[in-house]
Amino acid sequence: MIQLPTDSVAQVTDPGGRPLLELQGPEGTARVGLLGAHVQSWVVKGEDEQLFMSSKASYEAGVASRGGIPVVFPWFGGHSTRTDLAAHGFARTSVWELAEVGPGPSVTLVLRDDEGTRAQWPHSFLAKYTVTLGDGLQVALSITNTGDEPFTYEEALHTYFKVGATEEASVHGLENVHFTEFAKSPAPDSDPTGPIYFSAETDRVYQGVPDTIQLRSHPRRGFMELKTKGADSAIVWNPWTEKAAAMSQMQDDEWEEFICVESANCKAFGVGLEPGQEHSLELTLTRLKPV
Ligand code: TA6
Repeated sequence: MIQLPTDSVAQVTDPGGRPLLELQGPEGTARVGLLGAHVQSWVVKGEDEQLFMSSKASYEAGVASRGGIPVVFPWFGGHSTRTDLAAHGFARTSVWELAEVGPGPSVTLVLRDDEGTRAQWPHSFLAKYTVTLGDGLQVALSITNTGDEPFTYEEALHTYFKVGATEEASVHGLENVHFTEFAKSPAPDSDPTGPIYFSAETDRVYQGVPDTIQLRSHPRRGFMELKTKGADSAIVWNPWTEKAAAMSQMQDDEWEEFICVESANCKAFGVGLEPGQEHSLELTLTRLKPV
């Protein structure tokens, strides 16, 4: 059992009284919920909160709060056959266990299969999630197949980035990368050879992505660099007006305040693991000063 607090990690609570690990570093602070290994906050020293959490987020027991960096595993979106199962898998509504506190500071949380998970997804696994607070913020999801049968899973680090205003934001690095648009009413005139700008509902799954993507918002806020290892997919999502008004845990006008750029392996790019094999998806977020 890890004894808290240490000199850089303490246990606090979220607005619903649920346990959060608070990491204090020389360059900022981060907060991670034991429910879902959910990074709810990352504040960069001298700047403000970098992650969006909805003002209508629910902090009830067992509920995945909208915002931050939800961990999506072992399926992305709706389950392929079971409509009774929650979208984006069970990792974000499971209670993870603190296994390690390390330099950085960093925390490692673990989740293993149990009767409840096997009833949804009949496989044995060990999931490890390490959050490291350094100059930037690094999150790494490692999945090991602890069973005796191969399995394939999907995963995503579903990051909600705070932006000054959605219409002033743009995503760079996915030019000319193949994508599928899942938005019901996307912008009719988007240019796939240029940066992604936002003028309508956007819900794109990119496949075969580079390891570096930049989110630029209002010049005052500078750029956010996303560097990944082990990610073949990326999702770029903003619900825009209509979908935001229909969504749970979302104020009607909050679509203006965030862009999701998600580092993932999903749909045709799911990850196959033989018994004993392990795969890691790593995301490093760095704030770049306005040029
Ligand atoms: O990643 C984009 C997406 O699949 C959107 O289609 C939208 O459903 C979003 O995830 C939010 O999903 P959630 O289950 O968190 O409401």
